[in-house]
Amino acid sequence: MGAATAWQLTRRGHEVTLVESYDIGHRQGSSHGSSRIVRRVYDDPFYIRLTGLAFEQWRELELDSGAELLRTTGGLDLGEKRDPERLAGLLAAAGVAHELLGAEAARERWPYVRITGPALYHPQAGVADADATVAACVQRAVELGAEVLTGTRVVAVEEVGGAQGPGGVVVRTDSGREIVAEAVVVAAGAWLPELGLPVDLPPLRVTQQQVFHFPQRDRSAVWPTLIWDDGSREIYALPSGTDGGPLPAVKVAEHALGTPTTARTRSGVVDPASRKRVSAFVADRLIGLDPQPVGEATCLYTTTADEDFVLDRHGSVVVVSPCSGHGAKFAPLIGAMAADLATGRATAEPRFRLGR
Ligand code: PYC
Repeated sequence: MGAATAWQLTRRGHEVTLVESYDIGHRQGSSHGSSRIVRRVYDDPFYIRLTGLAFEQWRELELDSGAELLRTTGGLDLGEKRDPERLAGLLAAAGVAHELLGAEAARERWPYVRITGPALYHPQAGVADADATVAACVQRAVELGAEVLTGTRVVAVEEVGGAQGPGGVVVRTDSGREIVAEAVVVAAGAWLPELGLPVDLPPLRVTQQQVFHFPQRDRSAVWPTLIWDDGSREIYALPSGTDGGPLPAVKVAEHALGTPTTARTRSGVVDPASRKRVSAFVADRLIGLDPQPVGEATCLYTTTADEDFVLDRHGSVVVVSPCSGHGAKFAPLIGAMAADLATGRATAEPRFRLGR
C-alpha cells in the first residue's frame, strides 16, 4: 500500500520519500509472494463497486509500468455458507458478468474439483503478482523522482504545531535522517501499533497466517481462483505463480484461524495443525492436486473489528492499511485513495474512518 501510494503521488507530481525498515520485497509483513486473488465477488455491494474501481487502477499501473501484474483465470465461489446463489444476485445487481452452475455442470467443467453444490463463476477474477506489484510501484515512483530509504526504521512521527494544525510532520528515523513533510502516509500494516503514532488507532488483531502450495496432477489444467466456505472452514485457492516452484501448483490456505501475534514477536513457523487441515481439504475437494505441499510460507493479517479497512487522515498523518486480509486486490486503488487524503483532495470514506 505504501509503494502504491508513492506511485500514485509521484505520478501526480508530488515530492515523495519512501521509508522502508527492511528491503523492498521483504517478508516481514503482508505483501510478499507471487500470488493474490483479484475478484469482483463480495457479499457487499460497497466492495463490489470498489473492485470495479480497483481493476481500473490495475490497468493504469500495468500500462504505466509496462509490467504484467494480473493474470485472468476466472474465479469460483462454493460452499453453503458462501452461498453462491445469493452472491450471484449481488453480481447481477452490479452488472458484473457471471454464471451460476449446478453441481453436475460445474464438476464437468472443473473435473479436478469435487463440487457438490451450486457454483458461482465469474470470469474477471484472477491472480495478482504481489512481489511484482510492489517492485513496479517502487520502480515507477523512483523513475518519477521519489527517494527510497531502505533499511531505515521510523522512530518517531511528530506533528508540527500539534494534531489540529495543517502544520506538517517530522518523521525521525534510526539513521538520524529527519524528513519534514506536509503529510506522512503510514502503511505499516501489522507494524502500525508498534510505531507510537500521534493517532488513536482502532482495536487491531494481528495474526500469523500460513499458505501451502500443492502441485497440479495435470500440469496443463488452468485453475480458477476459489473461495469455499461450507460453514466449518473458509478455504481459498489460487494458482501459485513462481512461489509454487517450477511446476504448476495451486496455493491453498485458511482465511480465518490465524495465530494471534505481533509483527515483532511472530514466529515465522507454519502451524502444523493448519497444514494438516488444508492438506485434508485438498485430498477431499481439490482432487486435481497432490495433497503433499511442495512449499509453504507465513504472513500477517491485521484485522479490524468490522473487517473494513482503515484509510483516514488525522492532522498530517494518513493511516492506511490494516486491510483485514482482503486488501491486496485493491492495492493501486488504495494508493490513489491514500494520495487523495494526503493531498487534501478527498476526505475519508466513512466506513474506513479511524473512529468509526
Ligand atoms: O480477499 O480474496 C481475498 C483473499 C483471499 C485470501 C485472502 N484474502
